[in-house]
Amino acid sequence: MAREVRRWRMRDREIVLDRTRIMGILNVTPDSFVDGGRFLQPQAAIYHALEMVEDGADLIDVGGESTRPGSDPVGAFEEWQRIGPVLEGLAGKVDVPISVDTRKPEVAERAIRAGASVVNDVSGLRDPKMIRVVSRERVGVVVMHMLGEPKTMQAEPHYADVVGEVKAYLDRTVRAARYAGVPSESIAVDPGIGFGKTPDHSLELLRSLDVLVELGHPVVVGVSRKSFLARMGAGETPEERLGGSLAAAAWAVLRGAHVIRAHDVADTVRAMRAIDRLLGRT
Ligand code: HH2
Repeated sequence: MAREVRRWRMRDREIVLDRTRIMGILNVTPDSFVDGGRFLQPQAAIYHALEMVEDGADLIDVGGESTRPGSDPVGAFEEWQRIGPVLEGLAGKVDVPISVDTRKPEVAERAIRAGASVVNDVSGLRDPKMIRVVSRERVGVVVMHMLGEPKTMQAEPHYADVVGEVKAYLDRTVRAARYAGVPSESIAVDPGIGFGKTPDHSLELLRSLDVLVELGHPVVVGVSRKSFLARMGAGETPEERLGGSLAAAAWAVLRGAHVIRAHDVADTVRAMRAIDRLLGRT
């Protein structure tokens, strides 16, 4: 059966999901689990963003707060000090949409003013002010599921039915966003692999990703170098997990994911291009 082509709207542009789209990760933090400390200098961050676009990224996701398990939260001032110069430096330099990876409405608002057209909220729009910002600014949004808070989320997360509960949360949140005026076609969803989930929970979500595709929104998936891959025998350290990341991303696409969030853009673009060809897409 031919799959329906979805579109993801963001401000005055849209991404057509006729093939797998790649969201390149740019963490402007000292402590992110893969690229922490590498892009703290704005020039280094801007250069890396341009490099990812050159490598085929369809969006660049800029974050100023690590949300890896055990991480400490960062204040809005510090978060903006990290990403502000990068977003301002990127304005007009890249022709792909920029997304801002933040849980804070005030940071999202400033980022939008500086040119971001997507808000990637790992807290799944928990702050009602965030819904208002997204609605008012007509930006795209990624609603991600997270159980608890990054600091403690990996301390024995529990679900009776992880797939059903994640789906119900995303469904409820998408409805709330639409009710608040966010256009349906601006909303993407994400199961939040590794966010308040044991490795088995993450595997179950990936196995049943098609259930989340049923929500009717673009599905974003982030598996890049995450620790659940160790459980699959795909590398004990983040440095060892490129092969596992590509395999998991390919699996996610076969199960219906539309956007893959990745650190290794060139490799991910090549791998997803190959999968798209096998699927008979352009
Ligand atoms: N994962 C991370 C951060 N943001 N956003 C979405 N939508 N989906 C994800 O799976 C996701 C995300 C964690 O990865 P990373 O940004 O590399 O690490 P850190 O939080 O340490 O900066």
